[in-house]
Amino acid sequence: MSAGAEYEDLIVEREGHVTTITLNRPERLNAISGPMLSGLSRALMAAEADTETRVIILTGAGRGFCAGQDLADPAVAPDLTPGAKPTDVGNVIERFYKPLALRIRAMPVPVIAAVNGVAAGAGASIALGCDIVIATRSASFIQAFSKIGLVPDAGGTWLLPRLVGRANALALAMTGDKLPADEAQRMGLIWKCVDDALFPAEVAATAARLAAMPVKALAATRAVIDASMRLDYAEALSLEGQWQSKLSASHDYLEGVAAFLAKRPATFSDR
Ligand code: T3D
Repeated sequence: MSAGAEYEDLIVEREGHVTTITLNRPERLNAISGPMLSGLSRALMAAEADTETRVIILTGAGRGFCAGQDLADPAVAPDLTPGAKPTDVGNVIERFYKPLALRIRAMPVPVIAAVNGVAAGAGASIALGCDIVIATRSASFIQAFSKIGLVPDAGGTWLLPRLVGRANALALAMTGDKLPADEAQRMGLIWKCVDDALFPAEVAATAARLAAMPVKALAATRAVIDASMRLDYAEALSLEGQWQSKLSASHDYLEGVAAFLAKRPATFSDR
């Protein structure tokens, strides 16, 4: 598995079955640089290929999770000289953020966003696109896009209304207000927020728990739930049946049932 040295602005480490990807520009609240963005995709690809990885944690170094796109990065920032040609931000989205967001959603293992501090702009979208979001009580979520004249991107317009409904999605996106983690939990934007002191242990315990589960079924669960958003009831029932056909031929299903009947712990190994 890849070590941190291969990545600029990222630390990638695997301990046991858990790969942790840490956004690492703490002095900029982990604002997304070009190397970080491309490295993130490469790190996910490496974790996908590494059969020992059964869970991924995405987190940030220092006091922030991620402050979104680095607005000072000359590669993507607008040229503020009067009359200068506009930078086409849509190109950046299409070439980099879209593949990254889709990759997170298609990983063969669960992806936990461990939101250790503020998550703003694309940083919030990336966190919310993960499967399970755990935040420190001191963390917050900011739809910062409106304040710089953009729409939510990196999946934000799709994720927000599905997570919290149109009314909350629009209010969060239009105001760009800072939403504290405990309110984000109440609103259903994230799974849970925990006291800062308990956060590392909570994240580690959740990752260990998921790593010991049938992760192939967990990734399939994400796929079916995501697909159900665009299906009617009968279609969703059919899709569930198709997945059960595949999964019931897996080692993990046989192991899960055998372990239950024998009243022993199961050892899952599919991926
Ligand atoms: O451009 C494209 O390609 C389009 C893609 C767009 C996707 C997006 O993500 S758009 C949204 C971009 N993000 C933002 O607009 C958020 C900007 N940041 C903030 O509003 C604030 O920093 C926070 C509310 C997140 C945190 O505030 P605070 O007071 O805790 O920290 P701070 O002092 O503002 O930030 C600490 C440092 O990080 C500071 O640098 P300094 O003054 O100490 O040298 C600040 O400039 C820097 N920083 C924070 N966010 C960014 C950043 N530098 C570059 N880009 C950032 N996004």
